[in-house]
Amino acid sequence: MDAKRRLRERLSQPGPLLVAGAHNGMTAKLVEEAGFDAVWASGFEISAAHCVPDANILTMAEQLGAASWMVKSIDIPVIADCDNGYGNAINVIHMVKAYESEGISAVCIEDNVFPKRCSFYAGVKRELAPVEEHAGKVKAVLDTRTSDDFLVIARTEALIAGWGMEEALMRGRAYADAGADFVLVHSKSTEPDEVLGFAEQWDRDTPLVCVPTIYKTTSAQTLYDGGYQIVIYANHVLRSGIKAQREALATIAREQTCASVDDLVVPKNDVYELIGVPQMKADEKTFMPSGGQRVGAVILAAGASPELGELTQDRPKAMLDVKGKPVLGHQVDALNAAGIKDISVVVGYKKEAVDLPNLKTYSADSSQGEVASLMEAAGELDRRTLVLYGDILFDQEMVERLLQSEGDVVLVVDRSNLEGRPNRDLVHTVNGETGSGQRFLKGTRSDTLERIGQRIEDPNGEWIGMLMLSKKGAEGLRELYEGLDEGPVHEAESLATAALTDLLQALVDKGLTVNTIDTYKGWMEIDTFEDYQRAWAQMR
Ligand code: SPV
Ligand code: MG
Repeated sequence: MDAKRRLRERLSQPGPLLVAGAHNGMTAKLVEEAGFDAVWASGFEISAAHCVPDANILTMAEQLGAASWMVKSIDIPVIADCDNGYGNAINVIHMVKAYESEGISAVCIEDNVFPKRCSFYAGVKRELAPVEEHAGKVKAVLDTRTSDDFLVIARTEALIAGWGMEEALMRGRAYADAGADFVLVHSKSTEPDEVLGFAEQWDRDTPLVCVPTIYKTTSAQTLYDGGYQIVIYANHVLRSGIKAQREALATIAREQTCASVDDLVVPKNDVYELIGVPQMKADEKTFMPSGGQRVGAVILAAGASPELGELTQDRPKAMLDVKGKPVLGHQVDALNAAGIKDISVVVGYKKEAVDLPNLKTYSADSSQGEVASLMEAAGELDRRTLVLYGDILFDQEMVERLLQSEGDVVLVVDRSNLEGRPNRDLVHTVNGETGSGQRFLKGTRSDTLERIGQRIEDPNGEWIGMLMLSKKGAEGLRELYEGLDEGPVHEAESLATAALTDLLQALVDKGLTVNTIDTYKGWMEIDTFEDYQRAWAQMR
């Protein structure tokens, strides 16, 4: 049911309809939270929130802008204070079109001339529009609205202007007879006698509205019993806000610590709740598929490479030039092309030579193992993360296939050649050999890792030094690392010198599933001078 309808329904129930003023989405939310029936988009508050007098200084569009943020922020109806309709009946016609289409439930127009003056400004010049003119505006609302549920409150300022009770009654009757849904009679008397006297003499069926700002001790129930169906607390959100904010600011200015106002501010979480951050999180889950989530990459490039001799005298392997660009530059290009922009590099040996732009760097000790290196960048492991060695060259397509994979830990395994070079990261996987591998990527066989290392039995593939961790996989890896003691890990003598293969084996031993996807070449590792020459020859 829309808010207009709810306002109508609520009005058919007994008891005063309690309304509080607001000036933006947040203050409207607080009004709703406090249990009021509706929000008053107060001209007084909205003007003051812009730090200007309530005197038709803001335009209709500015007032409407504030009111529509209220509509968007809450479920209860918004009753908009539209001053004098921002001009004559022609302005009112456009005003109604604009306010009704923005989801406002009711408008209130007062018989002040344009430009108006707030009812309470003492000693300012005050004129009222001729009664016929204001009745004409009321008729313009009725003629323009597209739904009878869009209500119009006609307000007279006769008592405020000091024009007397008879004038007020005459005006109220004229507006009721013109078809107003409500008549608001405003008073600045400190006693409720004026408004109660008005109600006593009221001889129309049109229900009454009041704003007890000045006769402030009179309860809503008394006003209701006296004939008022709607009671508006027009400006207390703004005024209480100024008081609280002054106190907090004075305290900070004096004490010069944030903690000094701990008791004067709400926790940030309270703000998050009010503005819908939990809903935003839920919507992210529902509407943003995991493939579209941010994926990071961590490149391990801390180690020294004595086997490359002079080539790496002044730089780590990752900075070796291959056809005008360092290996790391080729890696970054392939990652970027696959949509991964958030790239971190763990540097160590000759780290000052790693000077590519847009990379986050972490420092490790070059004598440490890869696991310790990776854990220097542990802060990055809070999302889906691609982890790779800094000395491999690979096709962008390899990254794309990993991005499409679904396991928590997925390794790329080369099945093409097990002969040859020493010190290779060998794997033994199951399922794939029988052709019954679980398929989690269209057209790609996925095996499950059983063994990984340089000295394992019965290898059937080589890990290329690239793996994808889901958010859960990344967390699992971190937790496993934190739970390990200093002692030997798989093929490594200690945790400090452990290779990634050692940690991966520990993961498998713990019962976690590590998947693999296959490649047949499509990558190169630069370990030796011959590798480096081959990279030059083969790099496109
Ligand atoms: C407002 O809140 O802007 C009103 C009520 O019109 S009053 O300020 O009391 O006139
Ligand atoms: Mg006002």
